[in-house]
Amino acid sequence: MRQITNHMPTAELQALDAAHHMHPFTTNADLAKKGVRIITRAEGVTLTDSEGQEILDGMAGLWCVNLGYGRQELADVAARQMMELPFYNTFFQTSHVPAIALASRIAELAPGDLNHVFFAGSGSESNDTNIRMVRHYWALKGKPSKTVIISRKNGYHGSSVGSGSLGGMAGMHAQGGLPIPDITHIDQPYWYKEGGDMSPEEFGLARARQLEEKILELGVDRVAAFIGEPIQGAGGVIIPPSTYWPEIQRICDEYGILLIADEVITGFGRTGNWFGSQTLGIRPHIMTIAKGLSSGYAPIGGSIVCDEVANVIGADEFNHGYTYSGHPVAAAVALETLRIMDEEKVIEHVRDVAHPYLAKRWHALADHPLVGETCLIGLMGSLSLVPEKNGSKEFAAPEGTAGYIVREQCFANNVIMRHVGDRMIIAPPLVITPEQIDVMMDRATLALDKAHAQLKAEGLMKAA
Ligand code: PXG
Repeated sequence: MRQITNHMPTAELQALDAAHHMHPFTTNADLAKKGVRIITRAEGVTLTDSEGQEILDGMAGLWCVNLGYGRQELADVAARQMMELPFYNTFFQTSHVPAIALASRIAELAPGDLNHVFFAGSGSESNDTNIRMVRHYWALKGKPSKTVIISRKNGYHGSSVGSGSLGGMAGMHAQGGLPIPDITHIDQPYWYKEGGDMSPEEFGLARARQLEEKILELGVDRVAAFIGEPIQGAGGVIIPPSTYWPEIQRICDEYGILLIADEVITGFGRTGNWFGSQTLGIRPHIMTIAKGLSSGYAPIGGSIVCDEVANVIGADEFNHGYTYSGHPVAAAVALETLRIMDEEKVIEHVRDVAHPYLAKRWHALADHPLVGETCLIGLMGSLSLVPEKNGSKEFAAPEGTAGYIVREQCFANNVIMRHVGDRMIIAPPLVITPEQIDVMMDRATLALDKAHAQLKAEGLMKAA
């Protein structure tokens, strides 16, 4: 067998990747022709590729490497745990210290009476747990007809059959028979694009009241729960109007339905608090967590569950679980991640240093001829690309054309920013320093300039 290493020529690695590796959310045939970019190592906020280029990672991997790359402590903890106890299950009346310690620490950090953790290997798995848990909860309460979960269009909750059904991504529902029954979607609180003549506050209330209308339409005896990301991430970093979540909370309280906050992106410091629910004043019964929990160093997720739901579920056998629920190595890495976050005061850094500094530079982009609105909360931000300054918000070209060109220019300029349609999004590691923010923003600004020139040259700066 031939050994494949970092020292092979890029073209050979690309050819092997194209021959054998199927990439998620990718047109693999196109990528094979273009050639994949191969990341060989990383340190701090900087990736290195197989050509030796250094790229500033403005997306923290995939919204997860919150402590940055190259953390010796995390590697050491993983190695130690692998030698001590690499695996044991938590199914059959056994437990282990990493899972016990991590569940206890998460319960301390989580607000209110969110005191119980059901572990999984990812955000998708955790949301699948939530679907089964909230339905089973109502069945145990003698209300088995309460099975419908209300979610939102353009929400993202994962890619498994259950979590992909919770999500409201039309492209995902078009493939593979989603959604499963008894999941229904209301509109998203995206004021900039969908607000029409309403003020943000009016629009926030209107979109939240769709939840009430849906509950009344279905009958409250049919509804189990509402799920939402405090701030939509994959949907384009959409920060809801200030009226939205308080009204959602009122409706969930009034009709007695369970509220699930999907904190997979917003959890663990991203918004300047431990949880996005704290930033936005949400009191959920269940939180979905993953990603930043282990700073992306090991796959782990979970559901943080309130006393009432945990007690009801706990009175019966819950026929659910994953081999890797509470995996000791992943749990140990997560626990160490949380310890480092405390020791280095990472949340204070986000709130007092990185956010204010990035905010100045990010909002300055609002003057760029290609940019409409700019949004930033904590260290998750977005901007909309527009064909006309203070005019039309829609390009004549198919949605995503301009976004893709900006993304390509960012990639070519050694900064990672993602595009969602014609929105650009940014979510750097939480430990990013002001100096690194300057590098990131200088490159991003240059990329916008180049993309603007390219769009003009190609006749694409035209409104719909
Ligand atoms: N909930 C939310 C809010 C997420 O953002 C998941 C659940 C699913 O987690 P797992 O660990 O199963 O992937 C996510 C994941 C993107 C992108 O391009 C976002 C995610 C995953 C992949 C790509 O923005 N979020």
